[in-house]
Amino acid sequence: MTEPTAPLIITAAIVGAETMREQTPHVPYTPQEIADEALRCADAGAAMVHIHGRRDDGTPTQDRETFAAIFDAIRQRTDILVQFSTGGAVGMDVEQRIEALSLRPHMATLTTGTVNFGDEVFMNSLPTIRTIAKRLQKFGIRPEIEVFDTGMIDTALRLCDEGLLESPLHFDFVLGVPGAMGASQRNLEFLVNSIPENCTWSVAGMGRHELPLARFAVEHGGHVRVGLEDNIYLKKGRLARGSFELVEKVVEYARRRKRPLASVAQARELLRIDGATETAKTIG
Ligand code: KMH
Ligand code: ZN
Repeated sequence: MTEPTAPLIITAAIVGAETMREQTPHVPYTPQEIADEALRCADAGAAMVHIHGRRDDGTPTQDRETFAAIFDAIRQRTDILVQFSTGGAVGMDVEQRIEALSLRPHMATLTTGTVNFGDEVFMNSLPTIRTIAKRLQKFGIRPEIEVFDTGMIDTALRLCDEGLLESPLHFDFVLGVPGAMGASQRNLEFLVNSIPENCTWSVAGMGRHELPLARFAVEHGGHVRVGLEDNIYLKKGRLARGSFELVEKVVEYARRRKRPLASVAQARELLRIDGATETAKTIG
């Protein structure tokens, strides 16, 4: 585990595939809106944004063109790290989910198992996981392993043995999705104690669990993901005016604990982002 004094990486999950304008007017849809929100999050203290694609009416899409427009718009405004989702929305096939990876984002997610997702199923068979891992390797993109349940850690480590993932891994524990692992502190501690010592981790708590688990991570050497993808409220009954307000809350926790925030350069180093790119260069 990282020392609790290590710089804190805040990732802002600003779009998602499920949060709609009907729930909150503050979720961005267009590349311009997404880039504006990315800048607000960067200014608030986030080092990375986690991105999904949307059509103008909010329908989720993983198409390359949409991601290219988003990636360009963000890069024109800020040097924040950009992490693409390879999960997309439930029901998308694997090729749809990963077609934008040729744009070579700094990082991309990889969920290492199938999980109930509300009333639906987020499908990630071993062949699907291997296909995504190979594509990440091909483009030298550093994965963030999304863990919705314990067995997903074991699968990620198995992929390291198969040579499809490179140790040490960076894990993101996604807790509180209905049908998946619950968002308790006990579960988070168990997961943190289940990964190899040299790995890094962050937590993404769903709904009202987002900020309490974020605070735990700040205090225990983890990193944090917050944003409207996972939670739309700043506190009970008060919508966050954007993911940036949730980032600000985490910055407040970090200040209280005297934990420095990771700059983009520090986040790159802690997450070994350039290392992954170097490996790809030597392979390719
Ligand atoms: N939208 C979920 C079905 C990811 O971004 O990698 C999957 C998801 C995970 O959000
Ligand atoms: Zn996502």
